Amino acid sequence: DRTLLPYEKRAELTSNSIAKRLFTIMATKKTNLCLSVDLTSSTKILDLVQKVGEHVCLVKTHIDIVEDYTDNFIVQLKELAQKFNFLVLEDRKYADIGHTVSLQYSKGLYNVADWADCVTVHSLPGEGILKALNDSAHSSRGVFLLAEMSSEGNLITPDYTEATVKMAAKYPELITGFVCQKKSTFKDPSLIQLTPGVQLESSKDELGQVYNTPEKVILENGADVIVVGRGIVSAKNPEAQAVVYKDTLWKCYTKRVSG
Ligand code: BMP
Repeated sequence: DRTLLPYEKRAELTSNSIAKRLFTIMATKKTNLCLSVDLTSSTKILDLVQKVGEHVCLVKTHIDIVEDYTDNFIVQLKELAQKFNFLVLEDRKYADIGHTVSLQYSKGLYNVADWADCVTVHSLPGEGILKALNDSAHSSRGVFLLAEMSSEGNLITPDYTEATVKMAAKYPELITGFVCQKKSTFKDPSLIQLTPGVQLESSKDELGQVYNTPEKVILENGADVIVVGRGIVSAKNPEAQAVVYKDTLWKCYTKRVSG
């Protein structure tokens, strides 16, 4: 059972440099919280990250929702990443043919390849998408492959999930882990389960998002890194709420690994 091993042990098993760093950061900072900083103003993003950076292992961006993007925004975000020791995941969910994805990844306004430690990718187009990223990414980069989604009525089937996990096995140096919901989705302890759809206050939103509790996603469903967006971002006091999430999530993890 991959989920019973502590993060520091799993760091020793991985072939992907970002998975190794992420496992190590979690063990060192004692946090498995990923902040999904889904805000559209760069100042607001930087303010929030300044406040909660010390409590997270990973900051997840949707760079294409930022209305005042500049290269300097990235410079400042990366300075905060250095200062607080967290990694940056651009949740781009690439989903096109390999050639197009290699352009989307390393060209254009955002030049994601330049700054994101890892990105999210759909397996839908087939292996070419991973080949493309493998060719354009340098050695300290990672991919989280979407094996399942949190949203109601999504079209991913068990066969699709299984084929996704098989596809990932061909690229051990590139793959950091899976975005998924279930413990049974994969067995390899060197890969990281990134699980979104967690909120303490609510069980769903109006557009199909489904929320689970920290206990459920960590103890039952095998989550390693837990993505929280609006649970923190929309809280009255995001900093205090980030600490609540961090403590609750970490307590579940320690319970899990102590058997
Ligand atoms: P929130 O906690 O506010 O619902 O945000 C969840 C975040 O995780 C969003 O940025 C969304 O794009 C992402 N996400 C998700 O909710 N479900 C998935 O299956 C995959 C995701 O990346």
